Amino acid sequence: MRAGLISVITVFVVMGLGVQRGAGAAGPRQVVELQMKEFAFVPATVTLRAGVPVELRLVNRGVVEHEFMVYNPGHMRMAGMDPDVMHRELEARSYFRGLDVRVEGKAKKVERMGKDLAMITLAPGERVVLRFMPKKKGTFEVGCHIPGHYEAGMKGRWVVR
Ligand SMILES: [Cu+2]
Repeated sequence: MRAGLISVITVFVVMGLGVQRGAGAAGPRQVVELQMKEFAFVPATVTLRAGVPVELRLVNRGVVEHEFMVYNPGHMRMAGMDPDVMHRELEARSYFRGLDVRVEGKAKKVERMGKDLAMITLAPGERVVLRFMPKKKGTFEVGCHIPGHYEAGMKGRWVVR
C-alpha cells in the first residue's frame, strides 16, 4: 500500500521535471500579449528582439471583429484608398514575408500570400497564438484596416531590434 503510494508520487514528480526540462530545452523565447479593442492595439508598441523565437498571443477583447496586419507603411498614403487595393498593398508589404509563422487557435480568418502570413481576422473573444522567429530589424506598423478602424486610431508600432 505505502509502496504503491510512493511510486505514484515519484511518477508525478518525474513528470513535473519532464515538463520543465522540455521548456528549458526549447530555449529562450519572447512571450507577448497583444490585445485588440475599439479602437486600439494594446500595447501600442510591440518590441521584439530579432533572432529570438516569439510567442505572440493575439486576442480580440472588443465587441466587433478586428484585423491584425504588420507591414512596412513606407510612404503609402492610405487616406481615401480603395479598401481592397489597400489590403493587397499592405499584404505585399507584410512583415511576415519569408517567415515561417505558425498560427494556433481559432481565428475567423487567416490570410496568407502563398505560405506567408498576411492578415488575421479575429471575432470578439477569439484568441490565437503566433509562433515565429523575427529576422528583419526596424520599425513597422500594426494596423486594423476594417473601414474606419485605422482612422479611429487602431494602429501601433512593431519594433524589432
Ligand atoms: Cu479593428
